[in-house]
Amino acid sequence: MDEERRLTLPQAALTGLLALVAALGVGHLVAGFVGYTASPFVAVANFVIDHSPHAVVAWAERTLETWDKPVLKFGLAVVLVLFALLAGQLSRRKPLPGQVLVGVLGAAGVAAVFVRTDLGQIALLAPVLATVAGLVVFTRMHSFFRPRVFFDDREGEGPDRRKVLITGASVAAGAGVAALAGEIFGTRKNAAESRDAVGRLVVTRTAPPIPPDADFVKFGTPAYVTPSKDFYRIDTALVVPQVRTEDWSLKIHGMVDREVTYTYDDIRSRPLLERDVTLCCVSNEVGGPYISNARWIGIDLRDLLNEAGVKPGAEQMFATSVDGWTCGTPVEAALDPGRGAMLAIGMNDEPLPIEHGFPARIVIPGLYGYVSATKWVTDLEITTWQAREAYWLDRGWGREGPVKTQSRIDAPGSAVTSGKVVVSGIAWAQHTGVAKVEIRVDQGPWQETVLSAETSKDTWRMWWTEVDVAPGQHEVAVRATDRSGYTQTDRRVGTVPDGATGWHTVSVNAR
Ligand SMILES: Nc1nc2c(c(=O)[nH]1)N[C@H]1C(S)=C(S)[C@@H](COP(=O)(O)O)O[C@H]1N2
Ligand SMILES: [Mo]
Repeated sequence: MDEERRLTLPQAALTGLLALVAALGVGHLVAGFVGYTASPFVAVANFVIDHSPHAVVAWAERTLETWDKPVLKFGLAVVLVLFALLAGQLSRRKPLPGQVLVGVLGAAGVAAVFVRTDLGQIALLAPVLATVAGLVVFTRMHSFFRPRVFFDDREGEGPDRRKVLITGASVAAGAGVAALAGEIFGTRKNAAESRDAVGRLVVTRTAPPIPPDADFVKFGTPAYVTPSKDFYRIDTALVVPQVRTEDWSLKIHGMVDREVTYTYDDIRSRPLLERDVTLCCVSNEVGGPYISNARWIGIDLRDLLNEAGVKPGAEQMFATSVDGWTCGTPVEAALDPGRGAMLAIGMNDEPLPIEHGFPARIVIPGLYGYVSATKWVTDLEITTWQAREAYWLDRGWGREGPVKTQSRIDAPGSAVTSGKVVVSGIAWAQHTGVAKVEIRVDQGPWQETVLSAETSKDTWRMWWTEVDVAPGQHEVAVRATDRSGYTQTDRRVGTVPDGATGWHTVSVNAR
């Protein structure tokens, strides 16, 4: 008789799944009001990102491109479904094991929201109410399915199909409507309109015009200025932060004479300047794609820091973005008049694209993005290295992140016709400048290449040359020498902790 008081497999599965959708639906609905990233689903996915190594985040962005985040969400959904099925199976007899599992999952959601720095305590309501919804639905469905041996004379018959269908469908539909409502409320604050409203940014000090020979696109190099849509993107944000100009402000505090706060209009109404700066990610492997160049529009960051008055003894500019990501930069790099650190509000003649930090970000020539380029920046704390540890530093990356002198081969591809072959690519040594680029075929002599016009020591340079290749397999290697006289080492080191080194080498098959 005890055997008959068990849920069938499909009943158990349905119980678990309905509890899951109810929890996610309610969580998403509440998150629509208390903060989108508080949705337990979003929070757990973000938690996964925050606990993935930088290289994995970068790898996912490259390999999966814009699909990296959908793939993560899908993977998480699969895991949750498996948990829901497990909860059902564990509870075929008594509801308690499944309830415990639902509770544990709920606790994971609560923890994921708790550790977020962009949310207040009220946001905990989302995962808490989600857990409650999950437990209620789980318990109700369980008792609904479980045959009532003692009080029901239709012993062993189970609930009728119609009732099951109606109950299941209404829970699922209710959850769907709740999730949709949460999505609508949670994303109603869209930054796109705000960005459109910014209009044209009037630049007082424009960057010098770009000479025609600043790139060798015709020989296979990238364009000197990377179109914003092609600019590489690296961040930990699962949902791109939506910050409207009217909601944005930048506070400078900590070891300063006076705390200052700037609004968007404060920044935009200053005389704006324009600077070409090449940005590069520390996770860029030798030959990798995480490097791009843009014309940034903004102001000198040091002007703002001087208005606040940086106190002696300050070491670190600790920047926080609206989504809680943090970044530590040496104060002297931010203050150095010769370096040209910017608070940027524009990129390539337009307000910053939302995924590149709208309304405002930091850009500092010569330092890798993870120690310099905070997007959606809202807070600058002037402090010591001791007092604060930034996001990636906390995860094993170096404190100082000067960009290493590097070069890359972009053309030709892996197959060519023997004879004269054009070889081209890029080289960079931000804030030092590229002096020379050489290539070598197999173990032959290094030969100097033609460099593109130098517009600034803070941007990449293109190079090209022509070599004679005999039929067969060849190895082409490149190395750059910067203006300090340093020639790239052939020693191959990985990206951790402070950037890869080694010569980019490609295999070419000449027919
Ligand atoms: N808020 C925020 N800013 C960030 C990051 C991030 O994860 N969150 N990533 C940094 C890293 S590692 C790099 S390389 C640059 C990349 O800037 P981009 O996406 O505009 O190319 O942004 C930096 N700024
Ligand atoms: Mo990066």
